[in-house]
Amino acid sequence: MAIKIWNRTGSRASVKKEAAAAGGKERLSEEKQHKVHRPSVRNILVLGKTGAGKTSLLNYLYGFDLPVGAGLPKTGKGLHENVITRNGVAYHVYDTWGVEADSLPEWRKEVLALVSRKNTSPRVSDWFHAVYYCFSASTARIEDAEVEEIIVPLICSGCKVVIVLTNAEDGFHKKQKIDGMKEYLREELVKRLHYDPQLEIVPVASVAGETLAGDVISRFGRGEALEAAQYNLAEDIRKRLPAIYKMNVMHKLAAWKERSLLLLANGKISFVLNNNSAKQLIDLVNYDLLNTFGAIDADGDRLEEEANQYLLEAGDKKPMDRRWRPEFSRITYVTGYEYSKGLSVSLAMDVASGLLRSSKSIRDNLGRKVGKTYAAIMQSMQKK
Ligand SMILES: Nc1nc2c(ncn2[C@@H]2O[C@H](COP(=O)(O)OP(=O)(O)O)[C@@H](O)[C@H]2O)c(=O)[nH]1
Ligand SMILES: [Mg+2]
Repeated sequence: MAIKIWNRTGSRASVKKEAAAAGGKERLSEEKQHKVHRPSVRNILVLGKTGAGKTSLLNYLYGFDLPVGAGLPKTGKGLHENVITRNGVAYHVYDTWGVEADSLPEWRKEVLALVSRKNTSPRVSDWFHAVYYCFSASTARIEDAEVEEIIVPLICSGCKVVIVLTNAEDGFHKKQKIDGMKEYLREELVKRLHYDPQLEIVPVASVAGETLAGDVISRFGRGEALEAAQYNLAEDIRKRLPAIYKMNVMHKLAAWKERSLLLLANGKISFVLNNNSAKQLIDLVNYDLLNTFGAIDADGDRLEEEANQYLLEAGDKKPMDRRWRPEFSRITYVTGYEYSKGLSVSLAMDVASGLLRSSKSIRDNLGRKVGKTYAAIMQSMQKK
């Protein structure tokens, strides 16, 4: 009897242990899944003249069903954002309508403003994750303005572009046309940039069909085009992340400085010996600075997590190198004016002379210390 009981409890206990272990494993894998979950936003920019095959390319690459070859939408010319949801991913597609070579200079402003606004965001999910520029290999026309006004400025602003040669299926002198376009583009880019940006130039046939002779035209180039875009994104992430992090640090610290100066200009300072009001202001300023560091770290963590999601999605097995985040020294204290302590002779002197000081000079002095702290942190980051 006793043995039976012992057995039962013994086995029950081990079952429980196993269940707990299994539960633990489940939770772990759930956490893992959570960490690497797929990005739910993809921003795509597709550029090129009307009829270059932009919409057909999008349909082919991403399986969309956008109307092809149609006239202008009522909304008119320019950049249009379309949101298409597929398998839980929201594709924000920026397509251009009615753009011709003669309108390129005005179009340039709009495109570059959009790209720089999105690509400098402290959220990777705001960036463009794929940028394509289409030229038709049928006409094989490349206007100077397209290179000069759009492609070169984009590259200069740190935005890599996948060049797609559409209509790349077999046709009259097609191979020569494609080779000629590739060579011409490379030369033009090197001439203007003074280096080879090594853009991917991908021939694509986006539309299946039949030749006049009745031969089947199959589509091709999808894998190469998507891969090129993902390669660019992985490179963008590695290049842009540290710069965006730095910008965010500067932004947040500048805001801290502004808030502190406002506080010091308007906060109450009274003149009673051992009065804490000036110290309270300093404490507020320092507390705010600590919080600012916390917010900077949280933003850095979020950036890194997002970047890893997109890198993984881009087929890059390596997550961000831990050292991507630029270091800066965390000088937290705007020191001085420790009225409440009054321990040393020099401090006592300071208190005594503080009595003689005007409220304005105290404010000015503290303001200078805020400025110095700010400058020291900035400088520590520039050095690295
Ligand atoms: N054969 C072939 N036709 C294409 C290709 N890409 C686009 N087209 C056709 O070219 C026309 C214009 O394409 P569209 O995607 O609307 O160009 P968009 O104005 O740049 O958006 C349509 O009739 C498409 O069917 C391609 O790769 N091969
Ligand atoms: Mg179109």
